Amino acid sequence: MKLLGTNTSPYVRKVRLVLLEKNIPHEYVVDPPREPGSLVARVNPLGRIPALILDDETCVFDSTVIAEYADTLNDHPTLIPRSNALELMRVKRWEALADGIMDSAVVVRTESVRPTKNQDADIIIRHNDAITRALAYAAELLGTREWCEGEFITLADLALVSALIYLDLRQGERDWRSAHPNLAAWFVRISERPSVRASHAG
Ligand SMILES: N[C@@H](CCC(=O)N[C@@H](CS)C(=O)NCC(=O)O)C(=O)O
Repeated sequence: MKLLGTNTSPYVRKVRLVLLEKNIPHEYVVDPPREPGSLVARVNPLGRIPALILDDETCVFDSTVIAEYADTLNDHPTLIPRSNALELMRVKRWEALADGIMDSAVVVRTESVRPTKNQDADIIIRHNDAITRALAYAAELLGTREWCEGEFITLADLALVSALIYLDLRQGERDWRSAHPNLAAWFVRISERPSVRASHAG
């Protein structure tokens, strides 16, 4: 299978981490959606990354569907709980929280690169506030635990680290580490994982 993406997209990083953690053989292809001739424009009707192309050419999108599909391919590790509805909900809620941070950070980024006179300050403030609240919620939920949910790594951890790496990339001025030292300590630990290191290498 082939994963289409870019190295900056947080949604792509999330599914790359899923594939890497589960050791699922795949080819990672850098394919910026707006570049002329991009493959993703032809295979995903939405024209968005990440897109996973299976061996029979089925195109899987979006990142939540790719993560769920990939998680069923083997059990080592199981990243999305399968039998306990509450545990499943909690992991998926973490993913929604992290994806929401990504969504808002992408909106802020898109708005900020417009010429100043065309920027909508209200949109920027509203989405930055949402990120601030989501980070506080994440820090509270995490507390001093080693993993976001349960006793092992799950999709929750992979989604959250992807969102935080994107914040560091696009909002370097946001000092989330000082505001949430527990998140910062968790981030240091998870960043040492070979999957996270590999996702930085491109
Ligand atoms: N909800 C989607 C979001 C995917 C998304 O918005 N990807 C962006 C890149 S970060 C994209 O491909 N945008 C299209 C473009 O840049 O033209 C997911 O989880 O996969």
